[in-house]
Amino acid sequence: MRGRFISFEGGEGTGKSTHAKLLAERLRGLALDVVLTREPGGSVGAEIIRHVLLSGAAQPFGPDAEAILFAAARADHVDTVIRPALQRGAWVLCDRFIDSTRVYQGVAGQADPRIIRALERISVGDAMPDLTLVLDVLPEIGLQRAAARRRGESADRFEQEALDFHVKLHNAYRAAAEQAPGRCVLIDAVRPKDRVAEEIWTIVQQRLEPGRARASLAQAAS
Ligand code: Z5A
Repeated sequence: MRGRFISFEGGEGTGKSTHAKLLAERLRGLALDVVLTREPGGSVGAEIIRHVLLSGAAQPFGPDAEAILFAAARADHVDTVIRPALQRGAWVLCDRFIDSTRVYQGVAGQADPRIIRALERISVGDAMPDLTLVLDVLPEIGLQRAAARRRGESADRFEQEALDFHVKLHNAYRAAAEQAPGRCVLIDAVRPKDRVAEEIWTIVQQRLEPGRARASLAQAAS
């Protein structure tokens, strides 16, 4: 049985990493095989490209070139980590995926949408998320959280963008969630972490039935 694929999306400091980890713990508590990963990165090749992208070294080449590099990283990540994990029945939790490219390079960066779509076909193919949790926090609050977490370390290439860039991201994520209701759920992530985590768990149970997946695995093994 193919595993399940959940991506976490949202602007800076919305709590994606926090909630991906909390959900991974919960699913592992059901003895499910869980792969917790992130983008850009998540595989050896993609982590090298991550360094280039977040250092800002690719920024002078423009959003189309950055989109190509994000897609190259994604292709390696999908081929070497995500697809094999799904094929063996694992639950893949990915901190950022295709919606980040659509929103950061596509909407905010104004990369050519035809390029974004073509890159998605090449790098992702049928390895699309079953569920995308879009964490929604006002950019001012998210940026404050991200700055507090950095504890004085310098901001990366995207964190350095002006507030109106982050407002664009926020609006674009809300629109993306609205346009794909079968895959995306918008979550009010301003609330305390435990309340957000409970809502995420309820959605995952309703949409992907982890208890049932566990029972089928146990049956197959017996
Ligand atoms: N990018 C792109 O442009 N195109 C692409 O295709 C892809 C990515 C895949 C990757 O950065 C950058 O690459 C990203 C987009 C771009 N832009 N930036 N910067 P990254 O991997 O280094 O980091 P990130 O993905 O941007 O993470 P983040 O947004 O900074 O953080 P987060 O994962 O959403 O949040 P967190 O680390 O879980 O939480 C932040 C802090 O808030 C932390 O101290 C938590 O304890 C706290 N927190 C979390 N939830 C709460 C609640 N509910 N209340 C209070 N405090 C909370």
